Order: sequence, then structure tokens, then C-alpha cells
Amino acid sequence: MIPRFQPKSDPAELAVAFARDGLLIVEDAVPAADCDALSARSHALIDAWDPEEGRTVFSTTSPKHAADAYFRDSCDKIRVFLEDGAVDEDGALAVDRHRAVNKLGHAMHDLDPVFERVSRGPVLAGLAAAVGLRDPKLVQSMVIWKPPAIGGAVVPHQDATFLVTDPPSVVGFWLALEDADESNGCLLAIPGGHRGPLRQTFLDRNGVLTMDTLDDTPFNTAAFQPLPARKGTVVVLHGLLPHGSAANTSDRSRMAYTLHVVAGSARWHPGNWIRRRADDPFRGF
Ligand SMILES: O=C(O)CCC(=O)C(=O)O
Repeated sequence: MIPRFQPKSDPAELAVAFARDGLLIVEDAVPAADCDALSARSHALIDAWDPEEGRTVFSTTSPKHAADAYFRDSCDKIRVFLEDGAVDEDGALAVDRHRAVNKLGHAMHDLDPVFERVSRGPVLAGLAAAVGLRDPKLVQSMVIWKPPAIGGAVVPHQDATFLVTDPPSVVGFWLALEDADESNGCLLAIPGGHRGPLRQTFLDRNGVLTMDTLDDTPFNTAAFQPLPARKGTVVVLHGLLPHGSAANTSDRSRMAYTLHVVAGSARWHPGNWIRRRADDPFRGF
């Protein structure tokens, strides 16, 4: 049984559970009103989006997006990525734009005041301290949209694959903006799986973002457990923890906000896909 915590839980207990499980489920971490404000901002960003800017499909099963400048240049912007099933053969939207989105990324935490307020608020900062992040730097944010019926799966992965530091230090903060359960594609993770090796890195090799295998130990697929989460729950994910989510086959959306934070004391790999300008460095909480 995976324990459930509250934001006021004893930080020492949180640290013990995080070291053991590689994850923390913290219920009632963010007020419903803040979740609604983030959802409303997300929909407003979609209303304001001009599809002519770019119609890149984002898929974790077939990562063709990695070759697109629209993706590569999104680390310090707010951009819209679409679901595979949402565009027709000519790249035009086949469904309503609010049901077409795979995700928004990747710098809402720096660029949008509503996202910045929640991202840099005391709850996430306190959880980062409890799990031992030293000199935390906020490097990436996403709204994972999971629209009803076409929201795609997120294949099992370790976040340290995509945000490479030496030593590995990334911690993910996943916030349920809506209730998530097995029917609409809640998170899946292997408790304790963070004690296994880092399997892959996704780094720039001569200008091409490339997945390199470091260790071919497969994830123990039978060990994945669903992590149902009520709106306002934060799931803290160790960077080596295998996790993902199933497709949303329900008629309810499953919107979540994720924020990835690394230790400023660890070396940031220069080949990471995220490259911030020298005059716009990563900032902390
Ligand atoms: O929201 C999801 O379904 C998966 C999110 C995830 O894997 C991540 O943020 O690293």
C-alpha cells in the first residue's frame, strides 16, 4: 500500500517514504481554486494559440517531434503540442482545439503569472526541501492534457533520461488539475523502482536529439501500480522512478501540471534538449 500524505506531514516522514518508494503522494496539496485557475489559464492559452505557429504532434511512442524546431525551441516558451489522433493527413485540426492538445510546454513556470505563482509557492518548495533537493532550479513545466477519448499513453520512462545532470537529480512534481483514476489514465509507477539504473539518455549528438541506451535492464511491467489522485494532489517523482500513464479512453479529461526541478549543485549536461540563454538562466523557487 503506497502511503498518502498531507502538505503538513512531518518532513522527516516524507524523506523516509521518498527514499524507500521513490515517490510521494501528497493529497490536498494545492487548493481546488488554484487548480481551476491553472486549467482556465491553459484553456485561455489554447484559445489564443494560432495553429499556423506550428502543429507538431507530440507522442511518446513515436517521438518524431524531437526533430522539429517548434519542439526544440520551446524550452523558454509556451507552445502547444497536439495529439496524434487530432490532426488529419494534411495536418489540419480534425477535432475541436480544446480536445486536440497533447500538452503545453515548456516554460509556463517562468512566463505565465498564474503558473509561476503555483510553481514557486511554498508547498512545492517545501516538498523539494523535504526530498533533499539542493539549490533547486525549475527547468521545465508542462500541462499534460489527456483529452477524453484521444489522450495518448505516456510510455514508461525515467525523467532523468530527458533532464540529464551529474549526478542524476531531477525530481518531478505532478499536480492533478482534475480527478485522475484508472479510467482516464492516471499515473502508473513502480514503487521502489528508482533504485534501479538509469536506462537511457536523450541528448544532442551532433545536432540530433538521440536516445542512447546505458543499461538494457527492462522495466518490470508487472510491478507498475496505478496512482489514482484527486484534484489538488501532488505526486513527487524521483528522477529514476519508472512511470508513465495509459491512454484516456473515458469521456472525462485528465489534465495535470508537471514541473521538473534539478539540483543546482549537480552538473547540467550541455547536451540537454533544454538550453537556456545566458541572460535567462534557470531560477529557483
Ligand atoms: O501526466 C502523465 O500522464 C505523465 C507525466 C510524466 O510522465 C511526467 O511529467 O514525467
